[in-house]
Amino acid sequence: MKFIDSARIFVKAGDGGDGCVAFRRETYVPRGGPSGGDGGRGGHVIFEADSGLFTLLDFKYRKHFEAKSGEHGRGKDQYGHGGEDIIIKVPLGTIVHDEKTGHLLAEFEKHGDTFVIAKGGKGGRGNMHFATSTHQAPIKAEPGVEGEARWVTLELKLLADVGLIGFPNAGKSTLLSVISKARPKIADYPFTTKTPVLGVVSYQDKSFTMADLPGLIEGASEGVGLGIRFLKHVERTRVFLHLIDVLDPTHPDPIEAYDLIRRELKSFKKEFLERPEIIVLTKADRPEADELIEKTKKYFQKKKKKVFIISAAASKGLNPLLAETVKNL
Ligand SMILES: Nc1nc2c(ncn2[C@@H]2O[C@H](COP(=O)(O)OP(=O)(O)OP(=O)(O)O)[C@@H](O)[C@H]2O)c(=O)[nH]1
Ligand SMILES: [Mg+2]
Repeated sequence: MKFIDSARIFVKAGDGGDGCVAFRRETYVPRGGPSGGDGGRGGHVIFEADSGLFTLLDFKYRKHFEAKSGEHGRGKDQYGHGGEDIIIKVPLGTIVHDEKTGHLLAEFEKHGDTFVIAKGGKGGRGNMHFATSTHQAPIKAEPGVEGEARWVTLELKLLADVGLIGFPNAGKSTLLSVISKARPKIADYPFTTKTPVLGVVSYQDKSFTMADLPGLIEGASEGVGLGIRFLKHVERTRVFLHLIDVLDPTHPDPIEAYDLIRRELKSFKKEFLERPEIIVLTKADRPEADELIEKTKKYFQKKKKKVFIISAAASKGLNPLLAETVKNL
């Protein structure tokens, strides 16, 4: 099961209407006072969270959303009507980024939350605003301002009960693949997993969802690598499994490696440190790892942390880990 539901759409707000140049017609007065009205504002494109929606599927079929422009101002002091706003409903948990800059624009958490994703252009002022005591017949009016336009990406944060975190290559995807029907890509190079993958895990009479995330690396909380973008997807998980390969050649000291990931979690979101965490030492089928695994396990146990030793490849140690995971749900 692919975890991420995503879409990209183009939004264009309406342009503002132009201001008008007009003069009052009065008998005996060849040119009356200026009477050109303002242009109307262009329609906004607005996103609104709707608790009745659960997918971004609608956006596969409709990708362009354009609000109407404001009307131009008219003579006789008449303002142009504003263009109507467009309201696009999105499911709770939707995260919106500007595609070009990568900036986070909005996140929708509560039913009814709204955000103007493209602002309608302001209407131009008509010449009635430009008369002064020395210049009573201005032929000047402003044009309307263009409405904002941008491509945005939408992602849906899904609810997983358990999040798998750790450095690239720690064995996260392999674990998920042996305890669920999910088939994430597995390979002996880092960043194999590029988007989160969700699996359903059953243990005894319980079942829960587990999210396999792209590996985290140093600087992740500032946006290095892929991991951080997806940490948002585990904001609501109830427990983290923190996987460590003690023989990871890029992090020879597993305890330092552990601390580094904890620091990244903390800088991303302080509350992450309080979330229940189970430390999992992986790939225990390699005899050359035995000594370091024992040493690392003792260190964490002394610190009163929960540590489990597994081999996903050899299906060892999985049941005790799942039993402990279920306890934390
Ligand atoms: N010997 C052994 N190798 C394993 C085990 N689990 C995973 N591996 C190997 O370790 C490498 C990385 O495994 P993945 O499951 O892709 O690791 P990952 O944490 O998902 O990596 P990224 O997606 O890159 O973050 C692969 O070559 C796996 O075959 C295990 O239990 N024993
Ligand atoms: Mg992976």
